[in-house]
Amino acid sequence: MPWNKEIECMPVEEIQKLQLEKLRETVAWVYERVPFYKQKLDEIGIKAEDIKSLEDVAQLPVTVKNDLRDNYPFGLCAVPMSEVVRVHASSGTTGKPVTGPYTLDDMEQWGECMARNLWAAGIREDDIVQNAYGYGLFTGGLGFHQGVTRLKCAVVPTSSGQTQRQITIMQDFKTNALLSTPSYALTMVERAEDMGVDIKKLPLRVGVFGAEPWTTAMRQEIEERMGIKAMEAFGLTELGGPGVAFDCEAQDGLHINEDYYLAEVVDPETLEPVPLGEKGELIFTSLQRRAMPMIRYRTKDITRLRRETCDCGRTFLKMDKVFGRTDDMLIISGVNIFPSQIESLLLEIPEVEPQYVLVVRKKGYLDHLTVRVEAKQEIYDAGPDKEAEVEKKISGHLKGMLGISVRVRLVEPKLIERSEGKAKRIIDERPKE
Ligand code: DLL
Repeated sequence: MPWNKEIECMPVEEIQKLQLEKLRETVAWVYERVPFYKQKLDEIGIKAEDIKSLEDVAQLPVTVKNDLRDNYPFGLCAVPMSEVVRVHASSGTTGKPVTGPYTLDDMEQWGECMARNLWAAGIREDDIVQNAYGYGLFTGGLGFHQGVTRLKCAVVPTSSGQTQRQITIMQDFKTNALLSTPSYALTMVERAEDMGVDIKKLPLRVGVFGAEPWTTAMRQEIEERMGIKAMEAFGLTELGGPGVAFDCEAQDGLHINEDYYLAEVVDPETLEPVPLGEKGELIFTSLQRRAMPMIRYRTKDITRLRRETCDCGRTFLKMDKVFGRTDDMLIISGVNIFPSQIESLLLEIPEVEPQYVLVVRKKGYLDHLTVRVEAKQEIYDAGPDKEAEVEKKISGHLKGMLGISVRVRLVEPKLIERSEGKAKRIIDERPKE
């Protein structure tokens, strides 16, 4: 069986016992091999054997993206390069890229995690899987590729881009499953419509989407417009890419692969743990990785954790859909705003397309936000008065939800740049400090 029922449905006490053992092993592993961790652990005077319970993880120092950048490319590597068989890296749009080296055994674990993800999404041996995550340094393409192979399904490695060809392949190869970012899935729907192809009528049945925040409303939009089930994948380069957490047929939160990852949620200001069920910043410790283990990596992703047995039988800790990233949080007139709040609202407005960007500018000392969203063709054709009416309606709803006035500008259809990977939702025009 490609899904690991024994582990995925393990009683909580047993999985926690396993986690404690693996946590100690990981701390000992990095202490002996990575000077960065040795120094940090020595500073607080903690050794692996001092970790007596899982709660003790909170005493360990956190690791942040800058630590990885300072040690770029391989300063945090715990094995000699002769044992490294793969290196991925994040795009580095906000600075130096972050690297992700793997040993052969790390690759094996990754394959297992990806297979669990795909299996939980309902993908089976006779499926033809179109993998439109980018192949290359990004972990999405090659990460999913090996998972599909492990399930013995046919993988069609289209990678991202060349959208017209993606649609043709979807038609000709009769692919049943699509792997891509949610924003790229929407781009494909539109392109198909332009080509006169109705994706709903194709054999496509399921998609596994991730790599960027997307709301439940966006999920429903994709499900309706593609006529498929939209499942989810979560992960990050620093922890080995996708395969950290995945959802199941219950579509009620993402199961964290707890034998490989220990999750915590903390208050991002104080780093104090927050109770289960409360929102905070997600922190992960890898439990079995060898090339570049991570101790308490701060993801900047905001979510909640829940401990409950799922209808699917899995006992793994659940995380809610990511609400947003701390670095995407906007503070407008003193109010904290996440793009996801605006996305949820826009998706309820029938007069606009689910294509938007948030433009932040500085006026005097204050930040101002403009929501640019595409009008539906018929609204655009109806002229400026109609557009103004819709803009007023949306800003009224936003005021009701956020308590502040936000400018809304409808723009002509197809004006906002379409995504082939991770969508860029925020345009920050504030002067750089
Ligand atoms: O995006 C790995 C990945 C590939 C995940 C394919 C899922 C599918 P990075 O490029 O390092 O790695 O970006 C990691 O993307 O910290 C989140 O902010 C965001 N992210 C990833 N998956 C989700 C998701 C890959 N399902 C960063 N929901 C993470 C929301 C996600 N955000």
